[in-house]
Amino acid sequence: MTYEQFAKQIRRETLRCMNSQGSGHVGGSLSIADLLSVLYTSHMKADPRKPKMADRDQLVLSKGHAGPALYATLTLKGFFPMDWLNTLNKLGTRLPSHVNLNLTPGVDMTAGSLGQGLSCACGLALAQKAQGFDNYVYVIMGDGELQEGQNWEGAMFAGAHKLNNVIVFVDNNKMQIDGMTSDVLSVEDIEAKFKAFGFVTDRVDGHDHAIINDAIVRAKKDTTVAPHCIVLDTVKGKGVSFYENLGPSNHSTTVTDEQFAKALDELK
Ligand SMILES: Cc1ncc(C[n+]2csc(CCOP(=O)(O)OP(=O)(O)O)c2C)c(N)n1
Ligand SMILES: [Mg+2]
Repeated sequence: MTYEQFAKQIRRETLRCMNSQGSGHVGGSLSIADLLSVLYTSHMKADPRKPKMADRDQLVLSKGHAGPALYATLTLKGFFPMDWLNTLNKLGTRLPSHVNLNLTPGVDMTAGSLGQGLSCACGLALAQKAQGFDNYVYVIMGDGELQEGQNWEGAMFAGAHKLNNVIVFVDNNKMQIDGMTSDVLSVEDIEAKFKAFGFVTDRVDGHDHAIINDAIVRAKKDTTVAPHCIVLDTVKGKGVSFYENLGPSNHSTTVTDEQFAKALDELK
């Protein structure tokens, strides 16, 4: 299966999951579908039959509100049955809207309170090194999320401890809950900020699969003993025209039966 086909499947299943409750964090879930397609096709060392395998790669979805995009990816990879997607946020569910490592096979860190993921990833990365594993800890952060101060404590720690097994992705869709990130509180220059804390950085089109893959391959091949940050320029709501056109109000919005059917038409 191509990256393109898998990304479309991820978008379809993400919206199916949200359609089960009638709404969800649509914009920021669709904007990471292409990254998830590349990561889970070519990079994540993870086994759906052994989701807690000690020497696996780990993914910290720090922007934990995009849980449905990760659930779509994980179920398509065989981590749990597809019909779990219909239980988003329902009483007793294994799929809460914000990711929880104790509930969902394949979810490596609990998140939802923004700003904490990189700190958690530092702990995971140190532990992996202590055990002699040569795997990676990937972190997906939002651009608005970068306004949280704890990110920069995490970045300082990762840089100081030269955690070269950490690769941070910033889903730079330029929007947050209340509007454009540049209007609320600008987070640029993102690369310069991470560089200042000792990261090696890169910035690429977050919807071009080959380019995303190249950036990850470059980060892994790089011999600098340092954590890496790849800023992905993305579009919030990417892949479904009427969600893209909503602008910042696509952050959390409806996925009615009618909208879902229209989206499926666009995602053929
Ligand atoms: C500490 C904290 N403050 C506020 C929120 C509420 N909240 C959820 S998503 C969001 C916007 C985040 O914007 P961004 O990181 O750019 O996410 P994306 O655009 O990828 O959805 C906010 C403020 C939260 N989850 N955690
Ligand atoms: Mg954003």
